[in-house]
Amino acid sequence: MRTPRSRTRRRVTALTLLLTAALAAPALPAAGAAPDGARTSARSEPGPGTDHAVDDPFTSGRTSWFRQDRFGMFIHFGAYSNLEGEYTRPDGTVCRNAEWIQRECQIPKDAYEKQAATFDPADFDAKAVVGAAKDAGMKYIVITSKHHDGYAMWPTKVNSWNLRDHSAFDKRRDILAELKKEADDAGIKLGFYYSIWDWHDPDFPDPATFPRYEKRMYAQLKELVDAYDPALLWFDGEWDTENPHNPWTARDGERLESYLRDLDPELIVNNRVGKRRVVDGDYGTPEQEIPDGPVDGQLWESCMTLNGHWGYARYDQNWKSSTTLVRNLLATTSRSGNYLLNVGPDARGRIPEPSVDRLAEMGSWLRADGQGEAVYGARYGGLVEEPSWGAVSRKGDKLYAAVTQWPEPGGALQLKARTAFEVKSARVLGSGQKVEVAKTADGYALTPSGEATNPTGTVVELTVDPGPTAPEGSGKGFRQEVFDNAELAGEPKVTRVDADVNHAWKYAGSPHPDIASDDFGVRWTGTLEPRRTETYTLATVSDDRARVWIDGELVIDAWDPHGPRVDKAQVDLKAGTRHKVRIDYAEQSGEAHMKLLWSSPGQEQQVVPRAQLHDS
Ligand code: FHN
Repeated sequence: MRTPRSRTRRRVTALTLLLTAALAAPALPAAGAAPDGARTSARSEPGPGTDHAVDDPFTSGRTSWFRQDRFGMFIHFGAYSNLEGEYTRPDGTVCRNAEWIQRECQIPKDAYEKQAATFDPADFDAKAVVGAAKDAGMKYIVITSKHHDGYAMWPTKVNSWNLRDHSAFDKRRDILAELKKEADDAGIKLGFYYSIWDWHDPDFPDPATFPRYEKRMYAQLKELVDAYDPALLWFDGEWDTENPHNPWTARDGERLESYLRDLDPELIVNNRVGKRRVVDGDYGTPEQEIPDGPVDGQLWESCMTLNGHWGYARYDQNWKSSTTLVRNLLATTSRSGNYLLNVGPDARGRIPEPSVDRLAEMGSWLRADGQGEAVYGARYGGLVEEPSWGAVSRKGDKLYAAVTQWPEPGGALQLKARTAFEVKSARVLGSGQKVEVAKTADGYALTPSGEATNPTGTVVELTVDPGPTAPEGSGKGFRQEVFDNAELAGEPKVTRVDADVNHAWKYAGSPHPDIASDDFGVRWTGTLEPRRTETYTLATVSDDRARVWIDGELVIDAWDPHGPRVDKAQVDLKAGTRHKVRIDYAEQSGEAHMKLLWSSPGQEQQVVPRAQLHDS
């Protein structure tokens, strides 16, 4: 497992940014760009023995704030905001769009640059923005530092297409620095959205010149990390597309992610750093939708607009209600996801009042009667099926049933159990009413004695005994045999104990420096010691091939060559028992990934930890 270079997080001022950037922009680490910028296949990259997996995002200290905070503010703000969603063409026709307005309205480059030169967000008030986030109960902010139009919202030294050098804005100001200060003062994390796809940089579309753009992109990202110390980078614009052509590849994503991990080992990165797959970055990014349950193999965050646009559009008054927004937040939390809710400031930098009002209403709900307990630090209910009348999240020995359809007087809320557990007590947050708890054939019936406390959602807090969980094991890991062929034939070249099956060898890496990056195999054997007696879901994240046997039975057969993919099996495991395990893995060519995760009604999803793996 690669140990990232330790790095004291430096809080540097914009001055350092200016000095740092005044020096030559840093070369691409392990750069592959040929001197003339032409793209080469033989890039000098990390080689055999490299493993890009740095930790388990489901349990690492690095991602704990992200898994705790649950609720963030997205801000789409850029040169496009100056048009406020509308462009009148020279022929008098009006075209409408928000952050895609340059392309969707075919605004000529010089016309777009000319309008950007009048951009003056003088009323951008970082204190008010952070205040609105705080009032909403949001715990982190992600602001567009550069969207597809390539316009940088900070005083980058990489080019002059930015808010400092190409606008009517006060040249003494730096809105990202202002936001960083206010966010730090308010205890809110700050992250940056950064679009890989760049409509403005002339070197972007052509694969032959793309390395020159890539070098500038790395330099800008280093500026952002060095000058503002972001907690998170939210990449976008990674997809295959034309107009303009996007040369970005999964392999480019591998290298960028590796660079960023070295730049700041604490950084959280989304899966659009690569190709929006389960093996890219730390978390998945469903957009304008909420997955119907926990996502296999990756953390996740759903991003959504408050109306119908990301960037400001003056005519779009189609605002979601705060009830809908709170219920979206409850749904994401109850499925172990985060909710990133967007605001689009106008040309002057002001967040629209209807946005501010709805955010404040969300915050009121979260603060009322401790209802926020159902969100912050909470996760997938697990012990019960998701009910039709609301959402159930879990935090330790508490289940929070957020009821959006309160039963008729005397009616009961049915909960279907996924495992044996006890309800020790129940109470309605914000009410002294009694809640009768009755066991049913398949779970529990909760019968409240009074009214709902809140039409948006009323939270019933259950104190539960989740049933016996054995102490942590004393395992050191599975026995691992590494073969120099994908058939796992002959004698293993390497035999050792592997702490956990959590590997991202990607394109250039392999399990050992003596093993080539392609055409290798791995076999793990030993015993698996569950801590609960339950039906577990085992999941592999593999590329190219994988098979898993438990107690001699083949439970996952993913031996068909495939790209990064999740395969799952339900297996009954008994606490304290050491279940025999064999895992075969083969890498033929291209990317190589292999992780083994588990979850159960009482065990949240994680890479199977070392303590539960034995080498015999
Ligand atoms: O094209 C962008 C879009 O403008 C917006 O930024 C969203 C927000 O996640 N992302 C892309 C569309 O998936």
